Amino acid sequence: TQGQVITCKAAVAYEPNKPLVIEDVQVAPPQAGEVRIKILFTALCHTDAYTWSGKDPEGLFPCILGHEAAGIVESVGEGVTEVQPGDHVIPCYQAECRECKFCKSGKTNLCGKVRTATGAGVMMNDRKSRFSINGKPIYHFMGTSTFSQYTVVHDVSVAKIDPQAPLDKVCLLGCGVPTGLGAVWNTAKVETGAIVAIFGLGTVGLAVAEGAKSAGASRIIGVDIDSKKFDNFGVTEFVNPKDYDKPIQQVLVDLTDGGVDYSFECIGNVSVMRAALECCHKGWGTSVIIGVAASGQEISTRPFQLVTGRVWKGTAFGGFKSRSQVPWLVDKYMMKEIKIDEYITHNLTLGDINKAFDLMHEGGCLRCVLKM
Ligand code: NAD
Ligand code: AHE
Ligand code: ZN
Repeated sequence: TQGQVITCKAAVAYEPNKPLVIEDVQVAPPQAGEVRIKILFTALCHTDAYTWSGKDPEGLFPCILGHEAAGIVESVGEGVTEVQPGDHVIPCYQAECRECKFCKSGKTNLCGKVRTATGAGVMMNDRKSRFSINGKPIYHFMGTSTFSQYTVVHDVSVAKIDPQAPLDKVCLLGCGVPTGLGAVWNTAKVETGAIVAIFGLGTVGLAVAEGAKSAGASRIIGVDIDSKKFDNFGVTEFVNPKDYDKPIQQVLVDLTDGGVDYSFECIGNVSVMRAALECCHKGWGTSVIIGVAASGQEISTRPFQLVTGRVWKGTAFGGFKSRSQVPWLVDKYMMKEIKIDEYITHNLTLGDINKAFDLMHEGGCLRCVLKM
């Protein structure tokens, strides 16, 4: 198949919110600096639903969504040296080129090399898509487009992993689990004894809980409007805002003698982001925004909240350097130092992808993994 167009199945989003359509898609061979990957398993993340909803200013249609997956390299383009056909890999929506201003800064995991192309749904080389249906181009998404049996990504967006690792599990290391763990370990740097509040107990929020537990937090307060109980991720107390008349920030301040040391917003709701900041302790409390909010939404608070020492931060992919650290996270999973299996509540096939999105919006679903 090397050098040839591959025709395979992919789920195409033609229009916002219209059911995805399983189509025969043509996938062009990788050009210089590109890698074609046979995707074996992909999970669904809330961000896929967000872009599909039409609320993402970078959303383009028709496109192939998906960014939490694992697969095997099928072929590589000219000049690609770090992976070869047969390598087991995780596509990384957050690239790491190790050469750009961002990568060299030592201050961020964001990479500038291919971001303009991935935001425009095309490849960097020729600003064109490698996906088409009968000659009509279909946009890429987040530089990954994993809802396809084959995808083409930039070489700076591929993490080569232990070939022994089960791809139906480690696919989750493409987004949600690292985001939550890294928000605690890299962005907030939660210390032993800290009091933590987590708004939104989906996969990202529960991975925050897992990270906070491993960091030695003394209290991990989970806040969700859905009183589902997920044990063993580390949440020590559960608060449902619907059980109270007073604002949730006040509930938390009262519960914690003045506020929490760290809070994490894992929903994408700007009023909850405000509550998450305002439940932080005066003088030092830090709030980390993880959730992705719709186009046009803005955050606000009284500046006095910051003047009096609270800190507002955000994180993308938990601050992890993707190509360098995803393989390390895979190794940690293999050594049973981090969980993955516990986040997988459903397993379906690509053909059932619309059902998988329905499940996401129901309680009781964390991650649904699709076999391609
Ligand atoms: P999810 O839908 O599985 O979880 C969200 C949770 O929030 C649900 O349990 C829901 O019941 C709860 N919730 C909704 N409204 C609430 C409210 N008003 N108060 C309290 N709880 C509420 O989503 P997920 O896949 O865990 O992703 C969470 C968010 O993080 C999404 O916005 C996603 O786009 C974003 N995300 C960001 C990054 C990043 O790098 N910054 C990475 C992954 C996901
Ligand atoms: N296109 C959206 C932004 C979406 C966003 O913030 N994405 C997160 C990852 S979410 C993964 O589930 C991210 O990493 N952002 C950094 C980046 O470079 O995109 C919008 O609203 O414009
Ligand atoms: Zn995601």
